[in-house]
Amino acid sequence: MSALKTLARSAAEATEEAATAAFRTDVLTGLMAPRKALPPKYFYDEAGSRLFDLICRLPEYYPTRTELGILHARAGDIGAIAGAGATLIEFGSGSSEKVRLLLDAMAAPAAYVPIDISGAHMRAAVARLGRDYPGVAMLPVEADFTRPLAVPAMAGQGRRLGFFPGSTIGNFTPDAAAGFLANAGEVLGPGSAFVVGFDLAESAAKGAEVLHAAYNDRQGVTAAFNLNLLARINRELGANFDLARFRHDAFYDRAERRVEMHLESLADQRVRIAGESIRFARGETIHTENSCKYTPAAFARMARHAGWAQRVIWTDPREWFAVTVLERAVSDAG
Ligand code: AVI
Repeated sequence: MSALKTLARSAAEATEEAATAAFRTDVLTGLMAPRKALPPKYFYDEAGSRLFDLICRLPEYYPTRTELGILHARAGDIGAIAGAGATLIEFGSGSSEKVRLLLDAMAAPAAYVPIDISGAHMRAAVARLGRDYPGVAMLPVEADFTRPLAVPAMAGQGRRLGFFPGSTIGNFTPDAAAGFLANAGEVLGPGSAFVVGFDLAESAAKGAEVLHAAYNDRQGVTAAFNLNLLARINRELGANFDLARFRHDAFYDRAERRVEMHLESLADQRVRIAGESIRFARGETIHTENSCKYTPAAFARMARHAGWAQRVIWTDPREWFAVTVLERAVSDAG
């Protein structure tokens, strides 16, 4: 093996070790807290990313296909807002499927910059995309987009268009969502535009049962996705969770306007994780995810506080989901 290859391998191993150390710290901190919780970003290992792709195709999980319908109907408008030679930057790109609608509608897009924590999944998706869009520079960034990050120098002189679909913004607390929008504004820069998809709260047009069904599908895929977090801790941290002794639970909290996901312990039990023994009382839960829902007015207010002007908002005919385009002033002073 060449010295260069050895060096590249040890750098990759060091990165992996650092990621495992951060995972161990986050898991132990979350499970030793008085109210147990785990960060939802850890759902997305290889198995979790595959399960999430299955969720997106479930009959009950309306957000993906509803958002696709809106993007399909409005792609021309988005392409016009982007202008010729734009660079498209996607936060949390996953399978890079929805972005095709935008790339098809944009005039000579210069580059596509997907940012995702799940490197292998992203690289496979980008390889497929690159074959279909040979004229677009593919510049993947393997990173946690909730942290400050550097985006590669952009090809082309066009506008920067951010893309954050799928209501992923709902997985932040409202404060963190505002922080993310402000940070994305720094990454995208003056004069940029930002296409964000978000899920709408319960309303006269959307009953809470729609939200409940979306997170409690009949095939149990969402349950498997939730439980995979424990399987991942077993795999990567050598823990001994017995998955049969935990149960998926998801419900809509009307006052907080969010769907909460939990894993409920079905017994009094102890679990060994990275040298620690952690006690779970019967009925105690690990809070694994919040999926916050917004009214159009609440979202516009949050975006404004984060330094964005709302150019437009579109919903589907049932008014279950929304896609908005935000814009940043051309000069910071503006
Ligand atoms: C990625 N995110 C927007 C999904 C959501 O709806 O909050 C994750 C998910 N959790 C359960 N089902 C889907």
